Amino acid sequence: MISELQKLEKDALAELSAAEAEDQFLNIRTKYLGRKGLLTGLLRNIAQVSDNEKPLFGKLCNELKNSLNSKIDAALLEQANRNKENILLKEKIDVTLPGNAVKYGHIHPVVQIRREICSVFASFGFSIVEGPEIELDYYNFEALNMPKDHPARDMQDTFYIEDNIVLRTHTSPVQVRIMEKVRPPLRILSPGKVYRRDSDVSHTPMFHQIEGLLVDKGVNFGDLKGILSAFLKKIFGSATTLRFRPSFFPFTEPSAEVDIRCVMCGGKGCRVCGQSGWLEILGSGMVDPAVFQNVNYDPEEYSGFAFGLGLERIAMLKYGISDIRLFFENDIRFLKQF
Ligand code: 2NL
Repeated sequence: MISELQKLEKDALAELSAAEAEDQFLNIRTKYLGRKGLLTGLLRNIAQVSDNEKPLFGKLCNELKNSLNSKIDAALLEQANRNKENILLKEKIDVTLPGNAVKYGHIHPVVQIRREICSVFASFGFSIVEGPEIELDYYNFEALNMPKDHPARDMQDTFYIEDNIVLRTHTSPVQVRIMEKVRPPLRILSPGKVYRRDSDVSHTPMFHQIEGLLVDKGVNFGDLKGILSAFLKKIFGSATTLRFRPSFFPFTEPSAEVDIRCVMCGGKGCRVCGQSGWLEILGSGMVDPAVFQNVNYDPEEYSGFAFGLGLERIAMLKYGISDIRLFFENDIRFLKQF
């Protein structure tokens, strides 16, 4: 009987070392240690063992049962760990790979400039006002002292919707509408889209403008110079050199264009400034008394100044862009540079 036990142990260990999968280990346990298992069967036949060998036989059977059980447990555990490792190896992530970067959008360069300018004038106490892009001829032209035969009213420059309805060519009509409703003093800034029949490297049929207007008692040209100088130094830097150059607009008298020393060449003359050393930034002037009369402000009591500038033009100068159409093509390779 003892030799049978020894053979059984040898067989079981051989099978165990040959086994690989979980169900094979479980089968071995059933085959030897189950209720109808081989070892269980041997133990059941203990009656055939001589009395003096019984204690030893029983002891050996128990020891074999325990050692087989723990070997099978150990094999199962090892097998489970191997499985887990295989899964981890298969699912390994290479954290050094570049990955799929998220593409961030950002604020369009024209909107960036608009926000900068609005916040400077807000700090000067100006209110930001908006109005319709489809405008009556009266507000776009007539109220602004532009007589019927003025060249700016020519079909070449203006989009006509109907005889007396146009796409606004500037944002001044917003300011006229405010003056009709509000008594001075007044400090307003009107940003927005404007439309002109024009298209080349520096003109698009739609572009963005900001106009400003300040009206009060005793406002003079020195106030215009002070506010516009402070504004341009905030936008282009405190070392900016300015030039006020006489000009003409139907709605201001006197009128002045404001230039800054070329930001590209510092005044030496280059492609950006057309060799002049100066960049034209905005148009301005003291509001013409005729405009005040149209909105029932008494020109003897009140005076004011106004100005206007094109946002795309400022962005082109600031970033050295030579074709205005790039702002509206929305090519991400262009836009992401700003
Ligand atoms: C330019 C010139 C200018 C104004 C706009 C204005 C508005 C009112 C009354 C008087 Cl309500 N003037 N606006 C004045 C001077 C110049 O713009 O070159 N814009 C791009």
